[in-house]
Amino acid sequence: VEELLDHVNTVQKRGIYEEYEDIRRETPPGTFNCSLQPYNQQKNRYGDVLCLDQTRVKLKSLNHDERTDYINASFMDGYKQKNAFIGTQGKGYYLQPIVNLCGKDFILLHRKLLITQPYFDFGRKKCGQYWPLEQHTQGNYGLISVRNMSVEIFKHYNKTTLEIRNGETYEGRKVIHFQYLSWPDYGVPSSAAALIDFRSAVRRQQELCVRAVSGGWRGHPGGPPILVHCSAGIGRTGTLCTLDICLSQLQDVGTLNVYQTVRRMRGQRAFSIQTPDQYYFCYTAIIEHAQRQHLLPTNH
Ligand code: PTR
Ligand code: PTR
Repeated sequence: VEELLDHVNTVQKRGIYEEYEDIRRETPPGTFNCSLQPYNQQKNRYGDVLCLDQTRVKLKSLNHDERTDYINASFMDGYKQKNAFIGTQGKGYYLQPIVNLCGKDFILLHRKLLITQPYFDFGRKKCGQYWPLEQHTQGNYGLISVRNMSVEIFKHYNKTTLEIRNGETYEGRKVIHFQYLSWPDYGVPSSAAALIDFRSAVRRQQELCVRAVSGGWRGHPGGPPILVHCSAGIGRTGTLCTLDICLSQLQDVGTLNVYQTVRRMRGQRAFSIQTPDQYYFCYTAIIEHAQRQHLLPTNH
């Protein structure tokens, strides 16, 4: 019986791998012109991880041209929420994402959206340290200073409140930063339950932020975009955003569709979900979650 179960699981796994291969064969529905410009190459952490022109996040630049408004970041829709996330690469060019997303240019562009922005980061490897780890210390990164106001340490993640200030204009932003600690690149998280708890913590934080602003977040009832990054901003970032969308849908209507979610996501942040195992993980994590919530029997 065990062998049979193993076999069934292998067949299902293979089916899901094939489903992922179908997705991977699709041509991205857009262009990468801006990412490919020679003057923008240095801003891509990885030469083969480009971002679609149609959904890229544009910095507000003084001369409005794509030499200065480009960063490797994309708007991504969430469940029933437009631009619920910004998916981006880890620190690299000019300390992305802190400087680019919280620096002067981004503050100008998104000042209405980016006051308390939960955002999270997984795995420090392959991403330079861009905020001070110790409470009440400050790091200076060029014009930008980042102060660690407080840290809470949990088993699988850290939650840090940062104050980011532009040294020229003295504009500041409070950022709630969630860092997931056990997820190697190309890999899958060591525990689905831990990652789902992490997602719940971020969602709770986002709700607090939204509730703190009466009447919704200026036309954004779901709150400002949550910035999600890893190293390239596609593998782990795509996996987490897929889980978030599918779990929200499951909670809302009792069904979900991993395949369509990932296809749509790859139309906004190209190459989202990097390996067949990450794709398969989305399924197993959702099933595990549904079982924990008693939405599914445990003995199937
Ligand atoms: N060199 C290490 C690795 O590739 O695993 C990690 C690393 C890479 C650390 C780059 C810092 C780095 O700096 P930056 O994020 O500023 O490019
Ligand atoms: N193709 C590059 C490489 O394999 O080195 C880029 C790449 C790096 C792609 C990391 C995905 C990566 O994973 P993540 O998006 O989870 O950081």
